[in-house]
Amino acid sequence: MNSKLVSEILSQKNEKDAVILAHSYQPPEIQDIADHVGDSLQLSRIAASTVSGVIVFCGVRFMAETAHILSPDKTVILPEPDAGCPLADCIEVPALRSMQKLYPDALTVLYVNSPADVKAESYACCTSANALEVVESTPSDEIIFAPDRNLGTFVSRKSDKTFHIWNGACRCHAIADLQDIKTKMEEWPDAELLVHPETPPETWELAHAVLGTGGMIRHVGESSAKRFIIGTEEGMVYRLRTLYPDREFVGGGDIYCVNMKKITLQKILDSLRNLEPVIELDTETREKAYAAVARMTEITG
Ligand code: CIZ
Repeated sequence: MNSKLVSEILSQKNEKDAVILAHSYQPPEIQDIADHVGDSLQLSRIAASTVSGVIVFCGVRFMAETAHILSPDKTVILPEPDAGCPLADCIEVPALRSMQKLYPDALTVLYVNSPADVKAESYACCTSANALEVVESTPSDEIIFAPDRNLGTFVSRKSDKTFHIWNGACRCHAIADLQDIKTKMEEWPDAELLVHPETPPETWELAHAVLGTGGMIRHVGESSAKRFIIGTEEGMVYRLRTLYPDREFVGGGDIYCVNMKKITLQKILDSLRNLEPVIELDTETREKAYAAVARMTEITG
């Protein structure tokens, strides 16, 4: 780790009264300097509750937008403005409206991995952890679920409701390498396989549990297993090794997000020095998106 860069970041952070949040998919050196590491919703909630006026969000755009939606009075900075999310970008407002016209009795449940203006058109947001709970609490037996088709399929199999699922996917989870997972299972026959619901259904069939990142952390804490194969973005392997140094972890499926790795220590330092690039949304979009995020938090607490 570049200790000069790190000490400059820490000094700028104090000077600017900033807090650094890092998603569990961020590279190790960024997880190490962050004040908090977690999933997108957990980090957005921390952003809303912190007394710091400046939030440096090390993740991808939709995550920093969600933090801004929940804490509009704070300055939310995304150190690399091009850190996008192909899953979030695979849905746009006009196309969602067309689908809503096709199914007028359905209510839209939208995975938080989506743009703010699309959240603004939805009934409620959800995460991979609470998607089923949100769907079951939605006052309609017909659901438009977007944008991740694998998560939508996973939830639809557990619900009696009628689903219309958007055909979108996370570019890295959707192409999880099944052969790599099988090889790791042969190499570590005693290990538990944990996979993310954004991976394809064939991987769920092999897994001990299908969980979002927060669920994986809880699962390991409660499991008696000593070794785990982790079927989600590789940054999560470092996160789990940090939290559970007495257990062993290996990535399964070769899942790597280039956008998550666009944030670097140098970019964090530059963004703290200049207090940009700042995430901004127009008030109407932000308030309507807030309603969809707030509905999720009312349902799931
Ligand atoms: O929303 C998040 O944080 C993501 C991308 C994954 C997860 O399962 O937590």
